[in-house]
Amino acid sequence: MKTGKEIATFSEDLKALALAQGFSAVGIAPAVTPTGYHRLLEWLQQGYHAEMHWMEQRKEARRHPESMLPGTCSLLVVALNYHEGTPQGEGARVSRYAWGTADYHDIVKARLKPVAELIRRQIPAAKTRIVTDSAPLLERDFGRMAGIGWSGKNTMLISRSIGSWFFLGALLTDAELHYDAEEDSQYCGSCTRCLEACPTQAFPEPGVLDSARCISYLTIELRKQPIPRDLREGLGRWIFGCDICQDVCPWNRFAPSVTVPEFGPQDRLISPDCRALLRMSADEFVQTFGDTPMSRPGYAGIRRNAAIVLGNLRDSDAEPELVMALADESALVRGAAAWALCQLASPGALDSVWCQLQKETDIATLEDMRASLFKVSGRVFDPDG
Ligand code: B12
Repeated sequence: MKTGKEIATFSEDLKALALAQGFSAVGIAPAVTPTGYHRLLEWLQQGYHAEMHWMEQRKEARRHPESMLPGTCSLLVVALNYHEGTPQGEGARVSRYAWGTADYHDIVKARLKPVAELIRRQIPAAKTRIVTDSAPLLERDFGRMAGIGWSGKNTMLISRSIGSWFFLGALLTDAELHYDAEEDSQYCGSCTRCLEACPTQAFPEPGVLDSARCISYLTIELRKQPIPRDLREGLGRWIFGCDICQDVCPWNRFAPSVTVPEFGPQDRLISPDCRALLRMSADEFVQTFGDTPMSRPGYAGIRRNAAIVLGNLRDSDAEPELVMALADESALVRGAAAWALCQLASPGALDSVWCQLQKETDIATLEDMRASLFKVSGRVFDPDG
């Protein structure tokens, strides 16, 4: 058994190693029921998890980190910065976290591994487990409890020194460590920029996000359904994820652009070519994006998003690709292409949608196309009439 002083020194060594591994912030929290757990229950109760049913199914597991590692008593929480400057240009936008090909889950885990090894070298019987994102842990709450930052009005964990452009990861262990003071203040003050800037009004109240209205959710997680009609214009140029509530945050004004080399932003990911995406075969999509975060919404999902972005950009040069997409095998893409062509509103574009409407076999898509035509022309289109 180590003395209190030895535990404190050992904890400092672990944190120093984590910083040497390239993490921008680190702190240690006790393994308890997170203080924000009741907020998760309220959030689920309100249905703010939308179609992410796994959040509801695993709510019990989030009650205590024990569910991931029996006997856990400490969590070393890390922040990995991913801020890589500001994108230029007027084309489609991808959220910063997805500009590189490397998977952040792998990077966080690989860089925490030496810290876990140090624990096991010092305490051979100690158990450790590294988690990031996908495990049932309220990571932001543990980040706050480890003193890394506070929970902002945009729900992001925000640090006074590095802003909010970071991923979180945690090393769970049954070794006793020295805990940092939790962040119990909120430094958003009276600022409400994030709440006001959200084009889809996804924050029903400060600190609470309704996923069903969040562009990040709509473009990444809502894979099998159309984007709700009333939110399509709000997507603007976002084809994958969204950074607006962080872009406008004053705490990110001086966010450092120091990241790890593995992130390596790629031009094709910073602003993908939506027209090329619509022309792409499923095989080409896998070859081009298979190893990137952009593969998550899937071939149909990302092309649905691309069509909506082209509609929002009113890109008349994209008319041929959108007309071609009206015959896509995916109803998701057909419906989005019809909507986009109605945004272009040229006689040719509307004519193409009208022709497709008469052939459309998917009832929901047919209704969607009819609504798109009605919106632009005020006329009711009944293919049977
Ligand atoms: C589900 C999920 C999503 C969902 C829902 C997001 C959400 N706000 O809940 C969707 C798909 C929308 C999403 C989007 C994004 N996500 Co996400 N997501 C998650 C995941 C898997 C679970 C989050 C969760 O538990 N939500 C439930 C709610 C209730 O929890 P919470 O928002 O964290 O709320 C806590 C506090 O805000 C506080 N709280 C809640 N209500 C209130 C009210 C008041 C008044 C106060 C003071 C506090 C407070 O208590 C809550 C419980 O602890 C985590 C990984 C993980 N395992 O934790 C990543 C995670 C939160 N996501 C992350 C990222 C990077 C993003 C995006 C930026 C990606 C992008 N650019 O598109 C966006 C940001 C959108 C946003 N503003 O949240 C990072 C966040 C890092 C950070 N600095 O905060 C995480 C931690 C992943 C990681 N390992 O790095 N995400």
